[in-house]
Amino acid sequence: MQISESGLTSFSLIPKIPIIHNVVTDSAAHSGIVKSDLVCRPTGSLNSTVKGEDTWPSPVITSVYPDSIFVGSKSLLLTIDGNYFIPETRVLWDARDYTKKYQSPYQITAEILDVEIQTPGQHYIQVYNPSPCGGPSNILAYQVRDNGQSFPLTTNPRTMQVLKGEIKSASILVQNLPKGLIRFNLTLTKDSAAPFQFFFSGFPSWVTNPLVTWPDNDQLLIVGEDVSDRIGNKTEGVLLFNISVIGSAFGTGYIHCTLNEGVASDSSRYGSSYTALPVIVGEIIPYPNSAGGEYSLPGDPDGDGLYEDINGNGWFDLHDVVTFFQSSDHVINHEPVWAFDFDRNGVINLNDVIYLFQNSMEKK
Ligand SMILES: [Ca+2]
Ligand SMILES: [Ca+2]
Ligand SMILES: [Ca+2]
Repeated sequence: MQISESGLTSFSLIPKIPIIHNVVTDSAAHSGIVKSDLVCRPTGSLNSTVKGEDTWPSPVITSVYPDSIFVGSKSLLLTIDGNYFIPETRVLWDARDYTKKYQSPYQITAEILDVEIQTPGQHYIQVYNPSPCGGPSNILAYQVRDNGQSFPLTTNPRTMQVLKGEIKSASILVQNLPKGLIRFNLTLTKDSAAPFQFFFSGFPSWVTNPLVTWPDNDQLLIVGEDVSDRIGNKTEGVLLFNISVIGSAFGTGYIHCTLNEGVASDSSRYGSSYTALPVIVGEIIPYPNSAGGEYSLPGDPDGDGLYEDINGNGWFDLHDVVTFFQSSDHVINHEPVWAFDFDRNGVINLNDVIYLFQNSMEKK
């Protein structure tokens, strides 16, 4: 992760994090260790042991209770289970801070406002440890469940990972149309500081009388109809339209998708609906070399989105495997995980080295 001068990661929606205190243990304080000298061992590191209480790596979410809630419920007290929580850990719901109480390194609670659960849709939970060692956790999708009358929006993928300068597409879907659909009208909004741009990239063939307008730079209004009743009353996912996203800077932001109007085939109206698409923008930087300098920019010789040419010399061989093995902390702290997650399990660890090694053997 990249630490800015202020000590926070460049997570544009993160609210101000309180200054750390009480975290350095007595032994650390007595030995005169200042916080910035402490060794951070983020999760997934090859040297994954977290030594002592004077380290506070990025936290990890493993589960949340309750794991979903029905739309319109009164208040929502979430219990988040995971690891590496500290008293200063913050709990974010769609990047809004609803931290309630630190319970232990393995548990923290959040109280979500009623207004957040009045429309069905998907939301995002992330926890955050302050600097110098902290940072954001993994993102957990949280469902405010449909009561059967609404218009449950989702996105595919659920979370978007894109490199700076790279373009990727995403789909907006509605999960259930028990009464069919005559017309839909949606607004997509991104925060003005979000580290990406997005644009409309196409309707499926059933959409008639399509209309796409940009009320302003950060907002897209999309209207479509199903005049010839091509989609009927589908109860599985229906593609509404596609968008494309281009990463412009390192960081994370959201595209908010709100239903303005959804009219059923019998002219009744679907309830309001909302979903958010988190977009994580990563930037690949050169690996350090043993002479204290750095290699060329890593490359992806076969164009599959995984950057096997670690030393950036134009081809992939055993030297890349060795450099990758020696640079685990660099990968975890500075590179976008998904570009080097060779076994595609979401974390960087020794198994990725093994995958890369086996890959290099097959190439021979
Ligand atoms: Ca590749
Ligand atoms: Ca190479
Ligand atoms: Ca992996």
